[in-house]
Amino acid sequence: MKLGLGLYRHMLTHDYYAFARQAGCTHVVIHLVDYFNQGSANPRDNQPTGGKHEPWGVAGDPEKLWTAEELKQIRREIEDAGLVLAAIENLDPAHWHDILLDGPERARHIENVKTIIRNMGEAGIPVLGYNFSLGGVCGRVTSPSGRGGAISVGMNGAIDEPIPNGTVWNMVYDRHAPPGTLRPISHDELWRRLERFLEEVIPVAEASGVRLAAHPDDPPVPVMRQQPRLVYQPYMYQRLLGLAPSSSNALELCVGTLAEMTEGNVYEAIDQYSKQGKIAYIHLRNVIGKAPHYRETFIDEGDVDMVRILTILHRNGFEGVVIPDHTPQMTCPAPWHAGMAHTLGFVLAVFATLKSPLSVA
Ligand SMILES: [Mn+2]
Repeated sequence: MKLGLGLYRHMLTHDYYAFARQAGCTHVVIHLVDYFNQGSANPRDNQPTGGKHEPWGVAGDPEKLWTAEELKQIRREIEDAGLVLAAIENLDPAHWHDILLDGPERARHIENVKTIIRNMGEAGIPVLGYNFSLGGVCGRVTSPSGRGGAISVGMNGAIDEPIPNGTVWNMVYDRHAPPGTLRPISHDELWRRLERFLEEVIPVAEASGVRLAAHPDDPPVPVMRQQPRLVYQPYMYQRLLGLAPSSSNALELCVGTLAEMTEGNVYEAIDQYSKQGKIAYIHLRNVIGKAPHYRETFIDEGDVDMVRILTILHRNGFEGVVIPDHTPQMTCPAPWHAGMAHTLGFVLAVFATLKSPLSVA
């Protein structure tokens, strides 16, 4: 098991790489989508939040895919800083919105994703995290509800407002879309769209040496903004894996999101999916409560016993990367850094315990 740090697009700099190394990380997971682009309700010094009803920001350039050269350059910079580039997290809605929406550009967008996967293979980047969701990470509220009054993110009931035209996955991909909202679809239709997507791209991922890694729906509720969600209970991950049996069909397992789910058990889920070798990498986050009423907490509090989670992964021989997901904002000049350093220190202490001859694990 390895320790990593997730870095947003604007954090792909020498200083953030140095911070990761100094905090004990060997790996990084990077985001190439700029979630904060032109989003006034989405401050850059926190996880992307948007507003309760507003999207994160504006999607990228639909004509500009991530090239192999660009990816190799980023990988080189990360390796020069003494780190390993473990994964790219998330596709840009600009590149694949009509796969999610089954829209007129779908065939071109499938080619986009295949090209990105091939470019990643050429650049030696082994994992692509994705989130097959129409609503995306939305409907949460930010408040000083964390320990000691820390600014934290949570959910107070589901959001019913429909998604406006031109928006998907909580980002705006077409600012000139006609007025109106997205037509609701069924859960079966969403699963059909995922199955078609996997059928078309998994063979390319296999040939490129890249694993696709699915994030569950955050927040995990059956319906959000009048659209179905895909993986909102732990057992639904198994259905996703069954659609395309392949080592390239894998999971970006989010402990916090699984803990928010109303059925199942987060420890059994971690055991089940790590035993199958299906976890590409892990998001670590603690929470109090269950969807649709929960809040994110610091790693050392909350409902989840993180020592138990990491012990299960260790026992099952998990070789992948764990990264902090989000943390509450600490009151200081560098809230993001402080929250991450606090989480990373906690995880390092558990790693040390697991390696200690005194360990009972
Ligand atoms: Mn997550």
